[in-house]
Amino acid sequence: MKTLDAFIIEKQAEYPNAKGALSGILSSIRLVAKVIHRDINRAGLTNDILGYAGNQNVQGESQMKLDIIANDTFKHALMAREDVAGFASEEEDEFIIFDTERGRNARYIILTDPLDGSSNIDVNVSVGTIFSIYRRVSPLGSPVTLEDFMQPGNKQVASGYVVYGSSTMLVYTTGNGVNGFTYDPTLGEFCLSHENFQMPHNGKIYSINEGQYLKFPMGVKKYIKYCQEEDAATQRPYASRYIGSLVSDFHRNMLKGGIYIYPSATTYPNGKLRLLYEGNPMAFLAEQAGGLASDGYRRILDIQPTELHQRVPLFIGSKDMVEKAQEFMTEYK
Ligand code: AHM
Ligand code: MG
Repeated sequence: MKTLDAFIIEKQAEYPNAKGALSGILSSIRLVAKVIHRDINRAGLTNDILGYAGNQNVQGESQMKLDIIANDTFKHALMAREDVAGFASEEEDEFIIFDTERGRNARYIILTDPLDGSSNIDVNVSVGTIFSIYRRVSPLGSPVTLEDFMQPGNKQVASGYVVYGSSTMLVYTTGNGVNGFTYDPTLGEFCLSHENFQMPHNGKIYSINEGQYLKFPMGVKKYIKYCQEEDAATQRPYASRYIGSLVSDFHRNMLKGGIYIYPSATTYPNGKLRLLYEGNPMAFLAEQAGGLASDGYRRILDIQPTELHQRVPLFIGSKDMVEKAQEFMTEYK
């Protein structure tokens, strides 16, 4: 059995010049995951955790109490270690500068969706935490700037998620494959359970909120019909599976093979998901596991961000399935 800590130390040893900052950040995230795991597991027992907080985030979405708890947990864990120069979150209006001596000299920034799929919390369905790590581009010794956060996803140093499912798992990549660690609550440790895992190139699952069908672009409508048609050679019709929690839907598709789509719609011209907190980190993981992520036409990781809370249509999962969906998008423009 190998713990996440042992794994991180082992990986750091492969880079003799590494100063340990990235390892420190991953350790903070491990702690965040444990705290959120604990809070989620006792959510039904106290009124302080479940339900709406009564306010909205910058994107006009109602915040759940646990959205705020998870966000604060993340922010304070990073602040305490001072390995990070700045932090941006789906739940914060603006990016946050860690303006201490150590913070100004830290080389990394973090972006997060601290509690993805939070509308599922009240009904005891899986949710997740997503994170994305970049090297800053502004000079060391100064406060971070917007430019540090506006980097395309192909510049990510690491990304990952925690899925609070039937068991809690932390899955991450530093650009060298994807590894997954299952939490053993009796030990309080994440243990390596999925070493260097690869997504099947093809699958039999499609995940999309089909209730919005009439609002989707023609390419998506045609692709959904393709998934539903009978064809023995390609094992269609595919199964439709949609939890409504990106992390959980992605995690299942990564293990079994499948595609997750959150397209644009007449009511969501750029989709619902955020490029920096959801699209990029999941795209990095997908590609590292042999899958693909696209906005229907181009690689997610190559999109130059223009806004912190920018949205993006997302087609992500098994390579052959994403390519097929892209063919439909191009054909029925
Ligand atoms: P959130 O970050 O506010 O929780 O929103 C993102 C979530 C995804 O996890 C999920 O796939 C999607 O929203 C579900 O949206 P919908 O209910 O429109 O299908
Ligand atoms: Mg989210």
